[in-house]
Amino acid sequence: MTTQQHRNLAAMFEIFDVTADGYLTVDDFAAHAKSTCGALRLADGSPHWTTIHTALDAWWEHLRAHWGDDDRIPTPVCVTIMAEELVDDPVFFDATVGPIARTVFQVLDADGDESITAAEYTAVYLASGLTEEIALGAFAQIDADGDGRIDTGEFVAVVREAFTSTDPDAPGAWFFGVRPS
Ligand SMILES: [Ca+2]
Ligand SMILES: [Ca+2]
Repeated sequence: MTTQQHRNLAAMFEIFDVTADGYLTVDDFAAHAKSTCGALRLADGSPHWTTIHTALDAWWEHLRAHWGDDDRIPTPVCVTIMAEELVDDPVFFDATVGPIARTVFQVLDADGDESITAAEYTAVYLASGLTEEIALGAFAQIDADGDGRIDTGEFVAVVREAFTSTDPDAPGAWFFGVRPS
């Protein structure tokens, strides 16, 4: 794991730490689930809402299983656990990041044709308060082959990059709200 990968993970968990006290708790993960659902405008109790909440819960439980019985984990320890134990663990990914990524893809793909157009992409991000310029810039980066559509493969690549990229400008660094520093 490189310094940059560590920095990406650290930036991600800093955002997860909504109480900003240097520790992560189940409440932080619940708050992050809530803000993610808010950004995606998912109705309380809807199937997508449930998937996001279940995945963030599972994420917390995976971290806690590697840490012990404590109700709070220092944020730097979460980074280390992710880097050393979870990033390459398919069981972890299938229970957490995978369902989140599929849900985000389905929400963005408003017409359900298995690809996301710039119009579909910006509709969601403008609704959550980002500017069109930022949304279109992110879209262009994720649309790796530049055909004007984000397909599943491009999306999965971005999600994988969010955890493994050594490039601070990789579009994956933006997933989960992480921006290149
Ligand atoms: Ca579509
Ligand atoms: Ca494309």
